[in-house]
Amino acid sequence: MREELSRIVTQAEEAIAGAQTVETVEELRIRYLGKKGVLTRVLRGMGSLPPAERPLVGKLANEIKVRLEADLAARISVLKEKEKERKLAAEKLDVTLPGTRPFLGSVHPLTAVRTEIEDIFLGLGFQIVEGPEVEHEYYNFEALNFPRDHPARDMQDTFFVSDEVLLRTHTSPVQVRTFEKTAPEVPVKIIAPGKVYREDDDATHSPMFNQIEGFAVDTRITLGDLKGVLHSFVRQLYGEKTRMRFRASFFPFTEPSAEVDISCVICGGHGCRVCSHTGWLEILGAGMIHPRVLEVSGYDTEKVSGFAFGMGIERIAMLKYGVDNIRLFFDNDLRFLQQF
Ligand code: FA5
Repeated sequence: MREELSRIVTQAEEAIAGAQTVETVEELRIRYLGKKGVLTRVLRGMGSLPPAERPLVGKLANEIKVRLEADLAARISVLKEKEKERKLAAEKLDVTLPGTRPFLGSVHPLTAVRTEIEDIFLGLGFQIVEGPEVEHEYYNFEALNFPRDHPARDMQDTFFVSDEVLLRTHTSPVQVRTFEKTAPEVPVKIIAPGKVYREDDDATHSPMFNQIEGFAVDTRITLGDLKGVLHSFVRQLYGEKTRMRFRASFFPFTEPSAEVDISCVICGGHGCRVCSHTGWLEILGAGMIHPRVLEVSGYDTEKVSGFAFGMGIERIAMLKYGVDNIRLFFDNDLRFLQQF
């Protein structure tokens, strides 16, 4: 029986060493060590052995089992390693192929326009300041020379939070907040970008939109300075050939007041659908700061004067990119945003 066992070991080890796949090794495990395997079958014949020999043969059988298990495991790991090498050898890496571009997102068109406007005014010596969006009635209206119950307050349909607290309807309150801190010091040259709110809603008006306020106070500031600064601004934003004109207008906090038009950026002033065939596009409101506004904050208007202007960022962006509905800026539709 010992001879038979040693013959089985030799045979099994040869077969294992020759196995070329993991599956074959598994088959061999079943054939030699399985419940109906060769080893079990041989051991069943132990009954015919003299009793003294039985434990010895049993021990030997156990050793063989352990040895074959080890052989099987070793063969499997060799085969797996070979398989890995084979796969690696088959794989080709072409380092000249173009990579896959990660999706990085892009700057929102309103942010891009705001940054561009800010950069132009920073270049003209202005500083950036921000004010609160939830504002007191005093800063939004009263100090800006909108008298209580005056119809001028209706120019801007207001969202009230309480009797005297509201969502600011424009960025002009930042003028007053700034003057309270700076007066009587000059010069002051500030731009104030930010969100504002009005009860408006159509293709070119949104209940929330963005404005940029600009203002300067110094000795001997004139309407000429305002024109110079604004003309420099529109030429940098829309190109050297852009013309600009002032149209008399009214704001309670400026005197005189003007609405500022530029030659149509689409047709160059010849007349088209965008400019309603006038050749001009309105882009902002402006004027010389009303003496009352300077005085309530502590400026001596015998000594100093100032100009101010305010523009809607969405309007500038719509003209710049040819967007005809203001909603598109706020829908967050990637198909729209990815174009910028
Ligand atoms: C003002 O808000 C003044 N504070 C501007 C100003 C500042 C004048 C300093 C003089 C001195 P107005 O109400 O015209 O003015 O608004 C300014 C700009 O905001 C408009 O030209 C327009 O481009 C934009 N705008 C107004 N309402 C909306 C709205 N609902 N949605 C989008 N843009 C708007």
